[in-house]
Amino acid sequence: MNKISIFRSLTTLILSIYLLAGTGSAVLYKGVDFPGGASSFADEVVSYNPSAGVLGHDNASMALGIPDYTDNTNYVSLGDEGTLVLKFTDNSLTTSGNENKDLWIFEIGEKFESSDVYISKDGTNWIYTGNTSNYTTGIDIDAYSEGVVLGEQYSYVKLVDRLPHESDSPTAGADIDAVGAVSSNAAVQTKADVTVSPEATDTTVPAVADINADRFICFRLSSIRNFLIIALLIAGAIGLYLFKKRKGN
Ligand SMILES: [Ca+2]
Ligand SMILES: [Ca+2]
Ligand SMILES: [Ca+2]
Repeated sequence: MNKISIFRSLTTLILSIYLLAGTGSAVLYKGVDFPGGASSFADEVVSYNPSAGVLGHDNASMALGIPDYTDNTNYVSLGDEGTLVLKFTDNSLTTSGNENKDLWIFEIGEKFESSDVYISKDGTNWIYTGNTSNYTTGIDIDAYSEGVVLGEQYSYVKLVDRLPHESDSPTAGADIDAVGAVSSNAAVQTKADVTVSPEATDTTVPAVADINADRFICFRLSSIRNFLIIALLIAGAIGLYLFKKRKGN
């Protein structure tokens, strides 16, 4: 094997690793890229308080999991000013640290109906993060910096239907198909998960180690990609040098 063919094999190898490193496990749902796949979506109904006009469309669990609206099923109607609180249990919503949309709400129906959106760490203290503006709405939670903390994990999302009254029974109010976190982190661990003394009463402990582990993995991946770009440039320069040298001979 001469120098040129060794160089060619090396370049092919580097290029293959680079492409694989950039692929990840992202999945598109209704055109939105969720790097965490199906687990990015809400997992549990915490509370559902609809108002009138939702009979037959009042199963709140229809808002869990991936967007799966089809043939007038798999969604829940809120009714005018009705509320729905969902929880992420195998993941959590977090900030992206930039203007990327972090939280997505998928609404359906003949008329778009807006909801106010709140997020929370504990399901008690809520941070208002604007309202939905279309059937598929992305919210940049970093923009709400008065309440949202960089790198924090939020397990709860609350949707509150906004007036005016748009559609009548049985689908009054916003009709929610799914809620998902594009900026998705590890699940928030509870003390029950990590086993503590029985007198402990606080049940939520942010998994700082998990945040750091995830950041470390992201850092590692981007570092590998940067390294591969540099390696490709060096390989190109060596190739050019070898090519010129061979021509010179
Ligand atoms: Ca989930
Ligand atoms: Ca963001
Ligand atoms: Ca659904």
